[in-house]
Amino acid sequence: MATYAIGDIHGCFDELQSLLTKINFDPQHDRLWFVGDLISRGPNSLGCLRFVRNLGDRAVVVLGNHELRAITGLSGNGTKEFLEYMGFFNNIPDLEEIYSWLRSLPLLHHDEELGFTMVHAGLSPNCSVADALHLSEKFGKILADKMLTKKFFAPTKRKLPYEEPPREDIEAWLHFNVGLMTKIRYCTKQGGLISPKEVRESGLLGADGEPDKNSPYQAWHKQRNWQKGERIIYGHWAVAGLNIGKQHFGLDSGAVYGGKLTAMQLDHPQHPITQVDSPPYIVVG
Ligand SMILES: [Mn+2]
Repeated sequence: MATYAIGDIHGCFDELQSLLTKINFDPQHDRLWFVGDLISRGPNSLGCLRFVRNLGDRAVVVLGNHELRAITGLSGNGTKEFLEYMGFFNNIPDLEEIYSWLRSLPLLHHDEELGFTMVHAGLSPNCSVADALHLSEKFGKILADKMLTKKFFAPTKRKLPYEEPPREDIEAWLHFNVGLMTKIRYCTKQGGLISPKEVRESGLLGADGEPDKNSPYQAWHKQRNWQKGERIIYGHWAVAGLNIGKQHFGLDSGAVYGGKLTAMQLDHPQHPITQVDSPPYIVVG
């Protein structure tokens, strides 16, 4: 039995099948972890959803920002444009099953035995895995009760704390943290989200175009107050590409943009990486 984590698929169904062949995936015994963003942009989002859902308890999936957008669209709270963009919602017989499966997915997955935590984008510098799990459970209840509204996708407020606030602020607290866990790339030491554009405009860049080491804006995994034993698997950052550190494991290698689709074996001491090439289904710029 082996366990593999797989990066952002974005509808690259054929490449997912090639990758599973390459790792000799055995659906009877192996397990797959998915970092989210199974859908959108690529050619076969629906195929990806059906395939992963049919894996049942052989698959662990966390919600990406695109799954959240899909849930919002399906809940009737999304915009008309968004429903068109996600055209695969029309006339599919298993829509209800897919919708309820999406709403059952967590924001965060933690496996004590394997010693890995998985989240789509990342965690705020001082947000513990335990706090993030608590938040994921609270948000899960909102999803189960079909309470997700499109305001979860409004611009994220920057300075709210990750600590749970008094009851009346709970929606704002969830809104901030759900946005953060599914979208964070760069942030401040306090965990304020900063867009790549703002980082570039700050001028505080080194020769490689990344933030200078003295810049207050750094990748979330550089700002993180890492605790002993924490190891976080994430995706969402195709531009940064495969990014393997001691405690952070960034697996979005930009398949849909003509990069690669990546699998990392979790239950092997060297965490071997397997990749397949993908054509550029969409072109940036
Ligand atoms: Mn994403």
